[in-house]
Amino acid sequence: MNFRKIGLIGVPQDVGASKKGVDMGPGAIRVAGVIAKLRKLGHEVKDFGTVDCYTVDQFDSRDPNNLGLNYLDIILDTCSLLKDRVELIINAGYMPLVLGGDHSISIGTLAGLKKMNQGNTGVIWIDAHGDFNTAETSPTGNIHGMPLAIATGRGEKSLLALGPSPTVSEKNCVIIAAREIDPNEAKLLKESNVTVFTMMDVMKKGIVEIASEAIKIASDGVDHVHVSFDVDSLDPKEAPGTGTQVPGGLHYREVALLLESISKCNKVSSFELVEVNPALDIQNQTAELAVELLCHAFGKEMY
Ligand code: 6HN
Ligand code: MN
Ligand code: MN
Ligand code: MN
Repeated sequence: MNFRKIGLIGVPQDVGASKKGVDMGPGAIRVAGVIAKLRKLGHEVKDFGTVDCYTVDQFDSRDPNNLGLNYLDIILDTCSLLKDRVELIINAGYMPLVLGGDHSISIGTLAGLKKMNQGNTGVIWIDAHGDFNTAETSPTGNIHGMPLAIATGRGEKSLLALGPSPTVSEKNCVIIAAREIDPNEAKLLKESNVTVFTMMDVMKKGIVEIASEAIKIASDGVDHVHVSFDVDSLDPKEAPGTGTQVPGGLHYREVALLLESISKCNKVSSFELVEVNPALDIQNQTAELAVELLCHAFGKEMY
């Protein structure tokens, strides 16, 4: 792959998951050596710092307005800050690499890509979940279960208003590794133009075929592809440091292959790594694994 100018930013948000610990994700990923390892691959990496975030125990109530959207006001604030920071990174000529934090931060990341998107961005969403809930379909009210719905123009108006809506091209959105989709979320997804590759699809077709189909779908007719990598896509035996574990996930070598294939798609112009929760981890192994895998997305080869 070509050497890149990577603009890294940490977003220690936990309110989208309504659970503490994931706010320590960016720190853990830094401790695992993300900057040094990407530099070793030849990339220029500039650290754009950390977005100010609130944390769950600063609040008495999750949903004071009873909207079925936990910590909505806080998430609006953080995502708006992140959006500005992502715009700044792009204007400075860097490719955004956003470290979470819970997955609700994607709402800010994608809104910040607005120079590139407005129907011109596809998305590869690697996740055990669909993240396609709205307040009406969500069983939890947690906004980290909603960002892909928001990106495609569904859900809470104030969140939609952060970016152009829809922010991405729906038919270019692909989810990989899904295995826990809520019943009404599944209805919404089936009515949409989003492609869902479940773990069953991965088992039937193999990761080589899934990677190639996903890249084709995400990049067809658009100029940009955004990759959102939720570490709960991995099997919890390999990546226990995450808040919403689901058994039967991807193995290290499958994700390495997937991300190596993605690294060869020159339309990939932004990347997120989310949902690392060091409080649930064993000696930072999930962050270490995630950084190792991230390197495959940025040109690392095994030989
Ligand atoms: N994530 N579908 C569940 C919910 O609460 O909406 C879980 C969402 C998990 C979100 O892992 O990014
Ligand atoms: Mn997710
Ligand atoms: Mn463009
Ligand atoms: Mn998930």
